[in-house]
Amino acid sequence: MRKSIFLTTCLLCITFICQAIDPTKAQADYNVIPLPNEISVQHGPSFLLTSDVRIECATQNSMMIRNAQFLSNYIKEKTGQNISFKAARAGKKRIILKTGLNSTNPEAYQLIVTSKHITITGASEAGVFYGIQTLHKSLPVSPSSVVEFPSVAINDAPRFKYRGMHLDVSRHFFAVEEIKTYIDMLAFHNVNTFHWHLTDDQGWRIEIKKHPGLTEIGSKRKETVIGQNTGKYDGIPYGGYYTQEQAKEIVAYAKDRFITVIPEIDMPGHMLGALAAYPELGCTGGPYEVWTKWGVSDNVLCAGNDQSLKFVEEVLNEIVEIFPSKYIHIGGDECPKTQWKKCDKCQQKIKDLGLHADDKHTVEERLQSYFIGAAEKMLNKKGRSIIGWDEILEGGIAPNATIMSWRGTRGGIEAAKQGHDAIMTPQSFAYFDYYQTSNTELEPLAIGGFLPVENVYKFEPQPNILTEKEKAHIIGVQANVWTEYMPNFKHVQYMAMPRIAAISEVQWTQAIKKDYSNFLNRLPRLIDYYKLLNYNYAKHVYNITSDYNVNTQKGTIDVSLSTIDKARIFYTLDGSIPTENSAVYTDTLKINESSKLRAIIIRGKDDSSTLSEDISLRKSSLKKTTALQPINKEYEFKGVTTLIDGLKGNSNYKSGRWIAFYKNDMEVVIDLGQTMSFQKLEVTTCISKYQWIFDARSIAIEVSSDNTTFTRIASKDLPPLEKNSPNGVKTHLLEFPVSNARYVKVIATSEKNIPEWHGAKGNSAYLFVDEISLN
Ligand code: TNX
Repeated sequence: MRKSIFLTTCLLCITFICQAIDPTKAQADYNVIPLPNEISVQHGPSFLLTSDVRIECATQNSMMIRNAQFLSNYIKEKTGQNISFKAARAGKKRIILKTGLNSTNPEAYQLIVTSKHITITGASEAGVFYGIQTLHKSLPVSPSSVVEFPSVAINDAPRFKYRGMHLDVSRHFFAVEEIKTYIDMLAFHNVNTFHWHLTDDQGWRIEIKKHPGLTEIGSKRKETVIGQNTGKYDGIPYGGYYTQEQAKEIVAYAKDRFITVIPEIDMPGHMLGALAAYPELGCTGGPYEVWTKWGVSDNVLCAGNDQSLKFVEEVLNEIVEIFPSKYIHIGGDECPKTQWKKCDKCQQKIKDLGLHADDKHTVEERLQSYFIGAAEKMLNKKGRSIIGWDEILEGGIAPNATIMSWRGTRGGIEAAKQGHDAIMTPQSFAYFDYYQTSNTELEPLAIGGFLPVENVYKFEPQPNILTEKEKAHIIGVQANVWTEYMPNFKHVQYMAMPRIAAISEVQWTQAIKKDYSNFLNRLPRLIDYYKLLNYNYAKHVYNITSDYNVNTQKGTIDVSLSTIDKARIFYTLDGSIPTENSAVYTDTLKINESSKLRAIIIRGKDDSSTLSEDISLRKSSLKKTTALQPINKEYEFKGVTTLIDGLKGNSNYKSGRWIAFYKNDMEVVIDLGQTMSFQKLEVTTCISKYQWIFDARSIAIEVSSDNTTFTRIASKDLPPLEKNSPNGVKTHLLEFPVSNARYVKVIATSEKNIPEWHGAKGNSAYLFVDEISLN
């Protein structure tokens, strides 16, 4: 008996000692972001990454040495292991980095893992770098003395050769170190181009030696408007610029990470930074000041003054010395022509050049084309090419220009059809200054819009209306970070991440391999790395996602809830705050009475999430409803049932809670299923004047017992919108004597003639409608 106690104790000790010295083991996972195009898992023993592994590369190639250094740093950062890349003795387990892969795509790589070696072969050093990124992202974030890499063969190459991220440093300025962090963020997502928006109305941010006023005066504004042009200012002087030395340092830092920096000098509009210093370059002669608010200024460079082009040439001469990129971005966006129309010099120039208007272009647009064309010639002479925002199509495109399509994809499509290259960066998919959730009340102020991770992910940059040859002109995709409402770098990170992960897959991964729910499965591992580096990322992907589907046959609204990590969801339907004792969500909730849905997940302290949704059911709710006029395709979402689903939309018209009619009216018939009595109708509309979204011009209700002959029982006309009528949600009420009927027709007519005060006067407006409530 004593002997057996002794033996057991010994055994326990041995187990304990073994456990103590048992290396912490972790597993690599190749399902990274962006997803490689081909991952084939091999049968065979894994490669065990332990501290005796060595990295081997061609030591006479400085780019490869840097690649090896990056890899060694990544491994150290994530696992704590020191993997040196100096001497690799024969027979040792090695990570081999080499070029020489036979591929037409210079950024392609192959990553092979066997029990003996990990081999990354790139078509170039850049390809090796992307292989390293994949290996890096496969590593778990956990201190581990052994990482097991399953045998695999990965063949990968990017879909697009231009994979860009933009940053506006004019509206807000970011320090050199922050720009470097931004570049690190880009590299981690396989982005290869940094579009650096260096000049704008609110500040000129790059030193130009020939014109010191640009930074002495043009980089400083006396204060900044508070909020969205509220008319109130903070009274705090603001400024900052990069010296040429610093800019070169950034270029070199980016180059080490295979990222090209493309500078943008925005012209001839967005030039107040320069005009404040050199007022003689403006049509009115000034004085001008660096702008303290946001928007589009009428003060632009005078295109009739030859000094303006001379100035541009002198600036560009220095810019090309700092930035070796093939492309230089010359802006070209949002240049109002109001002053050119009145300016003698501009009008004289138009005559001298013999410019003529036609049915597509005004003479002033022609003048802009002349100006951009001149800038293009200057750069072409130096062996560079221009990129311009899609406005440069307007007066006829400069001969060798590449178009950056931001006002939707139309500009990119047009450019491709004309045989020009284009980069897609449409607002509705790629503007990271937009809100990332419809729940904007809890968000820091943003410019507006609605761009959740999912919408970014679903972007397809090569629309099928293009032929294969035209599609090849869509050379890439970029997301833009305009910083009017991002006062510091932490905020930039919050707006960029994790949407950058979604755009990286649009840029890198073949369309056929893309799958949003699969992407979501892979995202938490990427976010682990954001956490490790203390990046400030948005957490909306961890929220409870809810999906609502109306079943008019059963008279229910079916609610499904989900989370990215399949966390347990607790919920109530009576508005009380759920706790761990509340009902656990397991399957679709079929709701047939007014409810106040509240749901929570309880994770760690900062990753909890709550959902709150009031479902208000009225006589018309969840009843069979038919639209007699077409819903606008772009804003159809779940269709006509949106109007009777018991869910209310907020001022975000893109949330899916609203449907739109354009050049048509809302005319719907609700079948109540049986004769019912009612005396009140409510219809809500959403107004956003500058997006051409206007209120209804009339509301009417008609009833019928046979769905054929309808009788109007109430109606009201609504006045046209005024310039200062508020935007947002509006509820229209019609009251009438008690009526009994089974079929109810509700009509809301749209604005067909936008009033004089609006830029789109004379056009039709969109009508956005949501809940119809009959009581
Ligand atoms: C339009 S996109 C602009 C920028 C603003 C941005 C805000 C473009 C070429 N011009 O000046 O910052 O909208 O979303």
